[in-house]
Amino acid sequence: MRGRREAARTRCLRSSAARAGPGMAENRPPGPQATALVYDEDMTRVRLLWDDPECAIEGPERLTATYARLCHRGLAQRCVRLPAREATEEELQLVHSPEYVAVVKGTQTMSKEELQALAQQYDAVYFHPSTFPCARMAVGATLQLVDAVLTGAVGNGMALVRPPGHHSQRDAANGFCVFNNVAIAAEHAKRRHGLQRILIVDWDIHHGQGTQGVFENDPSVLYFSWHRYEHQSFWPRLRESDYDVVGQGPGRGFTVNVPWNKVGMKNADYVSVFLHVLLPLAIEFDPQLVLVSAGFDSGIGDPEGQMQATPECFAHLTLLLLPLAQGRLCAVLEGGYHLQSLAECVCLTLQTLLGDPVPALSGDPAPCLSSLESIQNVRAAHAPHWASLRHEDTGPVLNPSTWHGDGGHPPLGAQSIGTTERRGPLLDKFLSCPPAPPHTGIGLAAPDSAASLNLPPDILQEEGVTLSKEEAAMWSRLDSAFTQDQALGKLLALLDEILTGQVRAGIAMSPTVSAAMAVAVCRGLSCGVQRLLCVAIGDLDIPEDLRDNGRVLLLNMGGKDHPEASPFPSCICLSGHEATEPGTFLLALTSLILPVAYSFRPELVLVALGPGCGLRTLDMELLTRLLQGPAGGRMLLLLQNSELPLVEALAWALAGRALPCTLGPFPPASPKQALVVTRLCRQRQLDWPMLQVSVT
Ligand code: Q9C
Ligand code: ZN
Repeated sequence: MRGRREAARTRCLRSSAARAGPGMAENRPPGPQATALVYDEDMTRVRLLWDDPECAIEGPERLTATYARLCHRGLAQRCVRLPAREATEEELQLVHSPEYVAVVKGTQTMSKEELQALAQQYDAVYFHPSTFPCARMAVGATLQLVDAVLTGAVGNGMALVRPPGHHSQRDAANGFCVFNNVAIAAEHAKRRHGLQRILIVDWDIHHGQGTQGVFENDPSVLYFSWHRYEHQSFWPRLRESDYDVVGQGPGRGFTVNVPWNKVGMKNADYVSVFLHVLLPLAIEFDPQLVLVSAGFDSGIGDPEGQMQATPECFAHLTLLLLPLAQGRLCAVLEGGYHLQSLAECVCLTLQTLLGDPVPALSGDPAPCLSSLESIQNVRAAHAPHWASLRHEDTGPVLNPSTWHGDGGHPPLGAQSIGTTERRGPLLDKFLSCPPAPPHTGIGLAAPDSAASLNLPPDILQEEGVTLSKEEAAMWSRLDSAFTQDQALGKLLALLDEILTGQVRAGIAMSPTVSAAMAVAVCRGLSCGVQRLLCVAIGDLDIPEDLRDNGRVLLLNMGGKDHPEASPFPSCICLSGHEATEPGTFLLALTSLILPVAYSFRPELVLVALGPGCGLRTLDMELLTRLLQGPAGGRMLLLLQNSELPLVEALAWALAGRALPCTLGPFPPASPKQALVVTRLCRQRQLDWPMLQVSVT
């Protein structure tokens, strides 16, 4: 198939950039599209001077190994480099007491014995004569990043810092942390930039009890943390890390704790918590800035976390956060003690910040019983505080079955996981370099008038192919208008390019979206696609012969009722125009569409947007961004010819550009609509395991 079409095709490259693979892409100039990286070798100076097995894992090679890999992958070179600086004492005092700052300042001239004695006053901390300048620089690097993002000098970025920060408290060092980098940055964003809503996502595997304490009364900072807990038996063994601790006073509801009561949590557990806990709240909160306490001790192989999330999971977590706050996301390194896992996880995070497609998520898409208990519990605890959870009628788990015995994932083979030095074959597999996708280009099959649009530079306009008589006849039963003009030829050409990996994704315009959808599905199947997800928005025909095809999953939102299709597990319909209202749509996106998509693990996602489908442009952009996760970026968008103005917005969304505005506020789904969505999720959760939010 490929050769014949190839010969008939000419391509129009709008720019030579289309030929650049992800590793070769140009360094973007500073500006809201750019990604910043802050790193300074000075932060490698601090190190442990005495024997302490507990602290030995926090060493300078964490930064050097990570930075070396970023350079090796060509990722560091694509970032705007920001200089780090030492934070002022005034800035430190945004969170810390003057007395505590003075104590840390005093360590510069201390002897080894004095340093050791001081460290003993705190839990799991060491000091070094360079601790004060390094910790000040870790704060300063974080502030440099936040300032660059909030002034629009860059769109997002990452700071590689040591020492980490999230355990540090107003008056105390704790858990390798000296000053609370992220908490200070949040206070700085409030005071110096006037921000009113900041989201902190703490995906480090330890509870950032320091950060939680700073903001427990503060409704302007939504603090989310998941952490290894094991029913309070894991460090720091605090009661205040449990799911029912939700903040105090005006801050009630703005602290979100997800305890992991088993080790061995996997990609599906992490993504489920994002979809069913963090995202609904974060979308409702509508932050102006997202700070990530980006610890990678939650990644596979880490000796502290003992979890099993693979590096690409962090690409998905990042992708899921990028629609918030117009993409203003600052990732700040916290923990991460398996050097190769750490370096690889950082690469996948930064790659996603740079706008590269995310690799498909590996592993079984079913969360384990223990993580479902945590999800159920934290949703029940927060239902009183958040409209997006209010319709839930499920309470907390009364008899947690995972207190003893099973409920988690079976552990990796004993040889496979463990210390920084010893690695088994399984871990090697996850940490070996993932091959870069050959092309990241976007294809466009559109009428020639599209040439006047403001499109991303690397877009490739299909010239189409002339169809053979037989081929034209084969499709003509669908829609005569479609087969007469060039649209069909262009659509087929584009789809072939996506399936052969010549472009990653694309947009196809046509006179009739229903016909284009039928063609694309048939063509995809005949080309051997094993799992094709088709998300159809608006009143579109669902081809009858596809309702029971095990290789196609159809999700229809906002169309007519299709009672005849509903018995099929591969046909999910949320009918009526209310389904595309912002509140209902956003609820359905996080609770239904994305969980189904991640459960299905499609090789290709088709998104068909019917004419006047009812979605706001912003919601279409959001859908376009997020549905690139489940299929590793392979997506074909189908649009009606008359919707030409949409092409611009959606092409940029496909190309990885941040959303043009924040998501909210919007009226929540009506109780009736929320019930319809919830009922559908419960009906389908046996087929699609990521839909589950409870153990009952
Ligand atoms: N065996 C960060 O990841 N040791 N800090 C716990 C449990 C302290 C971790 C001992 C771990 C501190 C930033
Ligand atoms: Zn940690």
